[in-house]
Amino acid sequence: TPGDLAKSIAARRACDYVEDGMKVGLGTGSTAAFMVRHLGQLVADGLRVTCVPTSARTGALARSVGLQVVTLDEARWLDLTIDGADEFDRDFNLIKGGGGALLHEKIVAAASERMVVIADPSKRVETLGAFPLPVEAVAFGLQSTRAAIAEILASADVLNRSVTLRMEDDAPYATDEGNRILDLDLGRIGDARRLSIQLNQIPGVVENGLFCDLCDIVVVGHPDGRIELRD
Ligand code: DER
Repeated sequence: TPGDLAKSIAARRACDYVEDGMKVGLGTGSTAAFMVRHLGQLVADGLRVTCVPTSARTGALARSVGLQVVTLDEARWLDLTIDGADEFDRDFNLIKGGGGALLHEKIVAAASERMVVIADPSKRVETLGAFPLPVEAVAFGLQSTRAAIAEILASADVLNRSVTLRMEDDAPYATDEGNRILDLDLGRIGDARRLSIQLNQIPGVVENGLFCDLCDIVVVGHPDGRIELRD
């Protein structure tokens, strides 16, 4: 599909940032999957990289294409992380977590010299928030955590204020850490930094999908082959 073509074009271009001997963080999602597969081809052609996946499923894909996978503790610090996003704005603030891996994605991105986001044109927004903001929370006391989130949203600069527990089949979705995901349908987010800080103060909230001051480069692919680089 044109969307897949755009994603694979962005994913391939982002791999140009991977130099021999680098330690690379591997993102999660369909765009990142194109990148992992392409990186596997580059390694088959002789590129030497060590990889840290941001989810169990990315780790399985990475191993299946012959990439050397290590833990973040073994890698200690990464030269580059390449990951997708659900939305990015002009300041390179992101919404991530559509794939449920936001916690490990944010830890890996924060442990990287640079973060490259790969995207199709639909991810670009003027203002964040049309995509529901994922919040990772522990299962214990989830109703209290939801109430505390609702209280913060009551005075936040947002359009809507609905909070939904993410389900998978007929059970609550469980992250790689066994936590829950709450999806916040906000419509628009006036101040991403402020909301991100407020959410993470709530006992029970582990992390949220607002990535501020983490993304250094955005690579947008287009179905016709055009690439936009922003840094
Ligand atoms: O869950 C995530 O953060 C993914 O990176 C997501 O934001 C992008 O997924 P996609 O590449 O399948 O659109």
